[in-house]
Parts: sequence; C-alpha cells; structure tokens
Amino acid sequence: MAEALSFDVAIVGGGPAGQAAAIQLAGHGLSIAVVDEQARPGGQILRQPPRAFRVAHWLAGRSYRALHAQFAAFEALPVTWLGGHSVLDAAPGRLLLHGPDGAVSVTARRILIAAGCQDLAVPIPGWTLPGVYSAGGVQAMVKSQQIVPGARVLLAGTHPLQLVIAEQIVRGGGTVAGVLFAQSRAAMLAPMLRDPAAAFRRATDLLAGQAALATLRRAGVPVRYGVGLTALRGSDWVSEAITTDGTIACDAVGLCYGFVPQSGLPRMLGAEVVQAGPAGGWRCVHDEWMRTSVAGVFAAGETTGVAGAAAAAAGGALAGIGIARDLGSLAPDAAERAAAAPRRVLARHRRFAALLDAIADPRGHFPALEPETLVCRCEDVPHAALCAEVATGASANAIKRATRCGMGLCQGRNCEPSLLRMIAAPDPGFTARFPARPVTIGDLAGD
Ligand SMILES: Cc1cc2nc3c(=O)[nH]c(=O)nc-3n(C[C@H](O)[C@@H](O)[C@H](O)COP(=O)(O)OP(=O)(O)OC[C@H]3O[C@@H](n4cnc5c(N)ncnc54)[C@H](O)[C@@H]3O)c2cc1C
Repeated sequence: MAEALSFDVAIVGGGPAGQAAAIQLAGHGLSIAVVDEQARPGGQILRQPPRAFRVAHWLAGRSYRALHAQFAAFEALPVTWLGGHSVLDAAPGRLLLHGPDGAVSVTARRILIAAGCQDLAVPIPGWTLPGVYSAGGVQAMVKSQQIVPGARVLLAGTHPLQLVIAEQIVRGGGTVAGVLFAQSRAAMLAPMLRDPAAAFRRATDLLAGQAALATLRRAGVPVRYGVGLTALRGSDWVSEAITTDGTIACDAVGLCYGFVPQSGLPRMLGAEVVQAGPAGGWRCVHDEWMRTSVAGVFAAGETTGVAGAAAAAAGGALAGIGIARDLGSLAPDAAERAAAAPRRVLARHRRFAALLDAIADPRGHFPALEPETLVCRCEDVPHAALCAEVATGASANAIKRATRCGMGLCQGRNCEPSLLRMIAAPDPGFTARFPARPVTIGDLAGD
C-alpha cells in the first residue's frame, strides 16, 4: 500500500454537499481532500460526462443553474481531488480508499461523509432480466454518456423524478414507452393541498415537473396514474411489462420507487442512524453543526436524509462552517453568523422533502413477489427462502447468516430495505462491514 496521505479535512462525496463544504472550508489555510468514486465532481444530480466529451446544452435547465455555478467555484479551489477512488473503510480520523493504483490510506483531523443517496432497489418478478435498471441508472447513462439504453424505455414506480428522467431521455433522442405512477393523481396532489406553502417555496422544482410533463405530452409519451407494475417478462432480455392495466412492449425499464441515503460509511463508523423516509433506509443523525455522534466525523447532504440538491448544498455549507469552527479556523460568533442562512435554507427544503416523501410514498405500491423472485441478487436468495426465515422471528443479521442475503458484492445496499419491509418488528438492519465497495484481495495486498 502507498504511503498514507494526510489532510486536515477529508470529504467523502463531490456532490452538492461535499462541494459546498469545501467552498466554505477554503481560505482558512486547511488542507482538504475530496474523495469520490466518480472521476469528476458533480455527484448524482450533476453527473459529469468525461472531460473529452462535448455535449451541447448539457443540463441547461433552470433548476441546474445554481449547481453549475457551485461546480465552477469548486473546480477553482486548491483542494486535492481524489476522483475515481472508492472509500472501502472508515474509522475516526482515517479512511481506506481504493483507486486506479490500488489501496490508499488517508488520515484527516476531521472527516465529512457526504455520500448522497441511491435508488431504492425494488424486486419484482423478472427484475433480473437484462434491460431492467433503476431509473437513476438509466439517467446516469443519459447524463454522463448521452446513451439511451433501449429503443422503447418504460419508467414505472411512484417517484416524480421519473418525469424528469423521461424528459431527459426524450431530449436525448430516445423513445419513452410510458411513465407509470402506481398511485392515483389525487393521492399525489393531496399532500400539496395540505401544505401549499411548502409546495410554493419550491416552485422551481414543481415547474420543472410541469415542463417535463409538457415535453412528454408533445412527444406523445403516455403518463398514467394508478397503474402499477406486476411483472417484467422476456426470454433473454426484457420485452414486455405486465401492469395492473395491460401489457406494454418495451426493451428497457427504469424502476423509480424512491431513494435511500447511502448509510454504509456512517454505520461502519458507529455513527447513530435512524430510519429514513417512507422509501426505507437509514439517515445519519447530526447536531446543529452537522457533527455525527462520533467525535471528529461530520455528515451532510443526502447521507442525512433525501431532501434534494439545494438542501444537500445547505447542509454541506453548514458542515464546512462547523468543521472550520471545530478546528479553530473560524471564531464561534463568526461561525454562528455564517451558519444562519444555510440553517434557514436547510429547514425550508426539509419541509418540502417531507411533502415529496408523501407524494412519492411507495408503501402500498410495491409489486407482489413470486416465491422464486430473487430479493438478494448478489447471492441469489429467493423470496421464499427469506419468508421462511422471517417466519421464525429471526433478525436481519440472523437471516443474513442463514441465507447469505446481504453478503454479496453490494453488501446489502440493495436487498436490506426489502428484507426489513418483510420483518414486521423494529430491526437495526445489517451490521455494516468492510469493504463498503467490492475490491480484490490482490489490490488490498498491493500485488
Ligand atoms: C442515480 C440518482 C440520480 C439522481 N438524479 C437527480 C436529478 O436528476 N434531479 C434531482 O433533483 N435529484 C436527483 N437525485 C437526487 C440527488 O442525489 C440530489 O438531490 C443531490 O445530488 C444530492 O447531493 P449530495 O451531495 O447529498 O449527494 P450526491 O450528489 O449523490 O454526491 C455524493 C457523492 O458521493 C460519492 N460516494 C458515495 N459513496 C462513496 C464511497 N464509498 N466512496 C467514494 N465516493 C462515494 C458518490 O459517487 C457521489 O458522487 C438523484 C439521485 C440518484 C441516486
């Protein structure tokens, strides 16, 4: 292993939260490293194409303007950018990374985890067929490579983000076979009518949804409400979706039932987490300076709850101010003054996030599974095997040991929420273990 790199602050995640923290920390004479498994900064929402790509009007919409400005400010900072490096292990003051040259150890006086969120993986009969993706996976291809992964793409689930993704596919030259919301239109509107003030304050996002709908209407894309997915069929590739209202021909499907925080690293660190929104998962608990329950470790962005990019950036800025204050680079009264605005923004956006959670609530809309449907696809564990263990009253960890559910390459990131939905009693979930990302033993040994 190469010699350890040492910094004052190590930030995990180059998305809106990590960038905002770095911007706040710059100018205080601190050495800062930002680690991300993506080659370039941007996070999920501003996923960058490779430098050599030339993409006209790349994410030019109004809702991306502030993110482009933040990205430009971040790129101008004197920080050490460790792109293409995955964090495999985390302990207070220390990270273990894996990158193009093998394993690298990083020490830092303060660590900020701003690892974002991921699509909620939703098993459905036929979901292991080639051509079936998470909606965010489809979007990642469209954003970062300008590739539409099929000739007729179907989006289905409960989350409004699928409208934006469908629009991006249409603008990328693709054909969308349909956008299906499992919940009714009235169920989607009801939370907005209950809290119109919160909805009004995030008018930009609502307008983005309306603009997406208009584009889809012009392109002749059917957008349907109250239509759930039942199964996906095909011989060696997905060819049709069976819905509660008939069959739809397609050769790519994006499942969009919501997003869950990336909680592996905070859990590995022993930081306190609590159940996240209705989609499931765990969010990291923090205090008014974004400090976690572990000394020296901060958290920001969607690791602390899925609330959108603006909330992520506000939380990141607050964490940056908090770390500078902790390290004695910013006087407490100056920190209080600087923190006032991001705290207000964060509170406002979290109120909207609660609204969005209610609009997109996937509970009650998850497809029914067949006994042989794989729930843990890394280790090929079918639904029936899990039902048998759940019936014994075993905990998630005990079921993991008995069935290998959660022991594969994804380390439970995909199957844990499905298993926890099956276990009726409160359960702390899988113990998060090294390595957070797949790595070969040879790379760890430095061969
Ligand atoms: C696939 C996907 C697509 C999305 N698209 C949109 C969209 O179009 N519009 C929208 O409003 N919201 C979108 N979201 C929600 C979105 O994530 C944001 O609101 C915003 O990007 C959150 O910012 P963040 O800084 O908290 O996290 P992110 O932007 O997700 O940044 C976190 C970064 O941490 C890195 N990371 C995580 N774990 C590790 C690790 N172990 N080692 C190294 N690096 C790590 C990731 O590579 C990522 O770049 C999307 C979410 C997902 C999962």
